Amino acid sequence: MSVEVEQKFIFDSDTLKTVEDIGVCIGQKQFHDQYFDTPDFKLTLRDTWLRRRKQSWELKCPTAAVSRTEESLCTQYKEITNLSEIYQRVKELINNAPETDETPSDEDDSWLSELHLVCFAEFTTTRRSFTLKGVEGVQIDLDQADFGYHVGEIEVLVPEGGDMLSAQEKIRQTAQRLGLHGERRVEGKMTVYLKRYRPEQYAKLLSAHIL
Ligand code: V4E
Repeated sequence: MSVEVEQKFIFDSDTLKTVEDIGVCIGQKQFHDQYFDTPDFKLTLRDTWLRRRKQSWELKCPTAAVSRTEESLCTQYKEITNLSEIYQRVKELINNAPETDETPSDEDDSWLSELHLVCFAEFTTTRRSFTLKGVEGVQIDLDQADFGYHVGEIEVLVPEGGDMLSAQEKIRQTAQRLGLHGERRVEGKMTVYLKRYRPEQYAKLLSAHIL
C-alpha cells in the first residue's frame, strides 16, 4: 500500500513549455476508468473511490492524517490495489453487506452486485507523463479527459509510513518551478464529471465537504 500525494493544476501553453523544459517525457497512454458506488453514495460520502482501470481494481481512501487542510493545495490518499483487501474495506463501509467468506476474483464481477455497487462514472483519459530532471520521485501528469476537461497533476508516491512532509515540500517546489501561483484548489476530472453528469451526487458530496 502506498500514499499518493498530489496537487492539481490548470495548464496552458506556457506551463506546457515549462514542463517540457524542466522534465523528461516518459510516455503517453490512454486508459478507461469506471468508478463504482452504492446508489446512496456510501463510499464517496466517505471520500472513498473504487475504480477499475485497465481490468485492475484500485481503492483510494483518506489517510489517517488529515487528508485535506485548508492551507494545503495537496491531497493525499491511500491506494489499495489488492482485490481481497479492497473487498474487505468496501464491505466494512457498506454496513449491511452480507456475511460471506468469499474472495472476489478479477474475472467475476458478482461481488459488485452482491454489495449493490453500480458504475456512476466512466471516462477515458489521455495522459502524458513527465519526470523532473535531477529530482527523484516527482511525476507530472498532463491529462485530457474525453468529456472535454484537461488538468495537470504533480504527484509523489510515498510508501506507507514514509515522509509526507518531504513529499509535500517536493510538490511545493515543483509548483513554484512551474510558475503556479494558484491560491485555490483546482477541480479534478471527477469533480467536473459529477457536476456535469451526476448533479445529485455532486450536491451531496459538496454539502458533505468531500469535494
Ligand atoms: C481521490 C479522488 C478521486 C479518485 C480519482 O483521483 P484523481 O487523482 O483525481 O484521478 P486520477 O485519474 O488522476 O488518478 P491517478 O491516475 O492519479 O491515480 S475522485 C475525487 N477524489 C477526491 C479529490 C478531491 N476531493 N479533491 C481533489 C483536488 N482531488 C481529488
